[in-house]
Amino acid sequence: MNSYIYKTTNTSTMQRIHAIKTIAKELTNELIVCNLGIPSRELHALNNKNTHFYMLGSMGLASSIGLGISLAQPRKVVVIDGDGSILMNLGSLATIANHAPKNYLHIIIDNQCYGSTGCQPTATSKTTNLSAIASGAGIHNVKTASTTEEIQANIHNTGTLIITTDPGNAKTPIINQEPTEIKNRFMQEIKQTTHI
Ligand SMILES: Cc1ncc(C[n+]2csc(CCOP(=O)(O)OP(=O)(O)O)c2C)c(N)n1
Ligand SMILES: [Mg+2]
Repeated sequence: MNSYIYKTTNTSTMQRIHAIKTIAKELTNELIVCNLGIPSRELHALNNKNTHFYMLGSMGLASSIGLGISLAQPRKVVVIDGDGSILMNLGSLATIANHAPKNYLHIIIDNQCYGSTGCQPTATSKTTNLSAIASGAGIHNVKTASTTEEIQANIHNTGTLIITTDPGNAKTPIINQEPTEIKNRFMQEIKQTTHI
């Protein structure tokens, strides 16, 4: 784990980076597809590995890309998604439920806002319940967490894990690797270990 010391922009207990830190500590060999924007910067700053794919630009597609990877090879895939992003691609939940991959965990960090672009509130800040939507889509195992212990207890499952956090971005640098480099090393990692 990188010893990068992060500072958060407010003083609340559990912000996105605290959730990501716990996730990164718990996961060892799993393939991670991470939501674009600050979540990817936070994961990269904490721990940058060949098993990580940092999304760029395509808001809402981390869950779909992760699903495709999980269906194409046997290693476990963990997607770190955001509330705003999954709200743009809710159909993905139905597709995931219908494939029901045994090697796929979809984490949604719900900070109730589009955190990476200034924390404009999302629908989950009002009435929308992502847990109910995921269950309604037919996901077999939908869990929620709001503490480190609850994340640890559910991170090795499959299905959907919704982590509620407070808003707030850690001060992390821009990812200093070319997108093609990140893509190529991720593909190489999968090829080396799964012989596809
Ligand atoms: C289609 C599209 N619209 C808007 C953006 C700009 N954008 C990048 S990240 C982001 C917010 C993402 O919010 P969320 O998924 O909740 O993640 P958070 O930053 O809160 O962790 C937005 C609006 C984009 N990349 N693509
Ligand atoms: Mg958000």
